[in-house]
Amino acid sequence: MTKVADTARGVLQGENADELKHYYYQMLLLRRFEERTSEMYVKAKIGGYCHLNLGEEATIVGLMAALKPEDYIFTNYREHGYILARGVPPGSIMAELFGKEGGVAHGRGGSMHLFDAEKHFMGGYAIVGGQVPLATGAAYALKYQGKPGVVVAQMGDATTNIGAFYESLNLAKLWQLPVLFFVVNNGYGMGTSVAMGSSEPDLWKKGASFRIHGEQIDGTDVLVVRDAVRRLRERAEKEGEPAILDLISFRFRGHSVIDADRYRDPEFVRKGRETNDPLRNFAALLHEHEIIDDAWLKATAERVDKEVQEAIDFANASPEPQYEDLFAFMYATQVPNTPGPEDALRAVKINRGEA
Ligand SMILES: Cc1ncc(C[n+]2csc(CCOP(=O)(O)OP(=O)(O)O)c2C)c(N)n1
Repeated sequence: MTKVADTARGVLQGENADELKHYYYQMLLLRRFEERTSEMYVKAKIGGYCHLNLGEEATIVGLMAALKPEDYIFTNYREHGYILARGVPPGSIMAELFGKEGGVAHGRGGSMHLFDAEKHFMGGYAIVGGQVPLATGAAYALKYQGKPGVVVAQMGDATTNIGAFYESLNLAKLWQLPVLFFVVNNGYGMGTSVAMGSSEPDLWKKGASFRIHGEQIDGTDVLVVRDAVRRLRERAEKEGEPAILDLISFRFRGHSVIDADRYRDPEFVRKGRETNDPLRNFAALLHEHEIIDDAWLKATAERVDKEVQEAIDFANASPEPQYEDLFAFMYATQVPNTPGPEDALRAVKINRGEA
């Protein structure tokens, strides 16, 4: 087990400038998408729960830069950025948040249940820890079927206190499964800090009794994240060695869009945003190496703003799901007693007290 504390990256030797610029663009896309999502929530375009990735952009873009198309991703409910960075069009993601038919799950899932089978994005899960055994099972399936690729089980820090996490660690190592436990350690599970909720605050050590390798890295540095995932992904695929990656990051806002964040000192939050901003830090690095200039930053911001506005326009224009489709998409395959459109309309009438 090693603790990788190297966050300083003075040089960008061997890096491809276009790739670096693309990482910045992707992180900005996530940032603006989430900021506008928050705005749409306040405008009541989005209902239900809604959790943002603000401050966690480097963990997401770094992860996606290291993954291959054959890999699978399971996440918690804080997943808008993951499916975006995996290459799903922003419009169909925003439409899903709006509960519209043009959404990735036809508006049936919403913010916490984004899904895209083609991109191997196996969904956001609302039950804390729910995704972890599923991801482990998917890794078992890959191994059993002799298929290439690895599975990522993304989760928050507090999820490492859930029983299902330990059951998954046990089987992952016992059966040598190609799975990466990707812990976005933003320091809080809702309003409870890691120190208050976990008897072992070094989350990367939690695999020790299962003989699972763990590392802690700077989750605000997109290149550190990418390189760590590349390395651990390779081990998982070639040697069947699971690993825990503990990514230290900073949650810019409250737990969800409706959380006023009263349990964190405003000064702590202000300082945290200032020093741990993955975009600001990465832009400064690229500037310093003369890879970007102010004109490029301005043009990229305009491009991103336009793309996010187009996503909102797409979501607004997308039709509402129809009542008779209430039971559509319930089963992957037809079952004899699948309710049809008439059952759906009857259910709607009963609900309205009309039948
Ligand atoms: C089994 C279960 N218990 C409690 C909750 C309520 N809940 C929702 S999110 C959350 C905190 C999880 O924090 P963490 O794993 O750190 O993820 P983050 O929100 O920081 O991404 C809790 C307790 C839940 N959804 N499921």
